[in-house]
Amino acid sequence: MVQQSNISNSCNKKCESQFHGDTEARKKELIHVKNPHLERMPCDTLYHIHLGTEYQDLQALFGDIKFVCMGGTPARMKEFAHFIKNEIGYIPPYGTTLEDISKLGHRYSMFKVGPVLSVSHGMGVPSIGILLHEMIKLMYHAQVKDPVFFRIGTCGGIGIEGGNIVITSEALNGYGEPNFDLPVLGKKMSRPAKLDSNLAMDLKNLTLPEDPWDTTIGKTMCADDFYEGQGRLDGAFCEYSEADKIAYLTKLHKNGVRNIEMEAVIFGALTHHAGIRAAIVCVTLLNRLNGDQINSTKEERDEWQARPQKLVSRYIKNQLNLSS
Ligand code: R2B
Ligand code: URA
Repeated sequence: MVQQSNISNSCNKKCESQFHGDTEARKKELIHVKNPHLERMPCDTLYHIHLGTEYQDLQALFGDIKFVCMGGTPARMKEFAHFIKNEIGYIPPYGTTLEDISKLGHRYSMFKVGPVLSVSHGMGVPSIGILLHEMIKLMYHAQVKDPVFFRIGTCGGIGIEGGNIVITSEALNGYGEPNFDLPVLGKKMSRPAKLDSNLAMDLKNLTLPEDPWDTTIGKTMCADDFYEGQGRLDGAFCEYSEADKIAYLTKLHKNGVRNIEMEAVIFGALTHHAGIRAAIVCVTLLNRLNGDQINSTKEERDEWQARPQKLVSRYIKNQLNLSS
């Protein structure tokens, strides 16, 4: 929990790489950014989250981070920051308040609650992709060791009714392939969209018998669109029939897909590439086999959206050795 003023005034040091003096052994413990250019850069501006090595001592400010929790909207991630603050009993340093660290970037919201960062990622692969590059670099510059990344979000269930949790075992792109593909220098670059299976199981096992939801581990289809890209019939345009849609969703279900959302492939691919343990924990807003429109009430959705937060909070508390 850092005040904006602390962040922007905290360091006037010259731009210089923090790693030039490090041993090879020490470097191995840190985040793998896998970019030889970074080490040679005199300073690095994390433009979209309004942080940078030139003006801030990122290690002093973020070196204690253990968990990075991402979710779609600024409001939800602010709410999560308050929730996790109470859950872990974090007492902010005297005189500081819960501030949006990235407010002046005008793109994402970020809140620091002791060892937890709560960050909004917007909608879709390009939005979360930019954030992931900058969050992974933030972990690198801050010399954070072995952080765990979570996406806590919403999705459409396939064969799963609204209000239940799906934890992603593997993310598939819109062609049903377990990869994140990106044109780079005019050629297709492909990376596997893998998530940590042990982490997924640990999270599922934190579901209690009295919880009003079921938790399922299954594949996630990541679409680049909410409407046609997810086989909906209620977009502005549609050139397939209801039978085509049901045949497609049924085929996905047979292939082990249990939900559809819009960020999983890049989240899996970039965290896996960086060697970061990561999990995607989403609540279903509807069963897509029964319809397309999200008709639940706001109260119902608010309660449902708190469910992935509760599961992730239980995990964080266990890791911090705090009783549930
Ligand atoms: C889930 O919900 C959003 C679309 O409504 C999108 O960000 C996603 O993955
Ligand atoms: N988010 C999605 O991307 N799809 C849904 O159906 C619901 C939430």
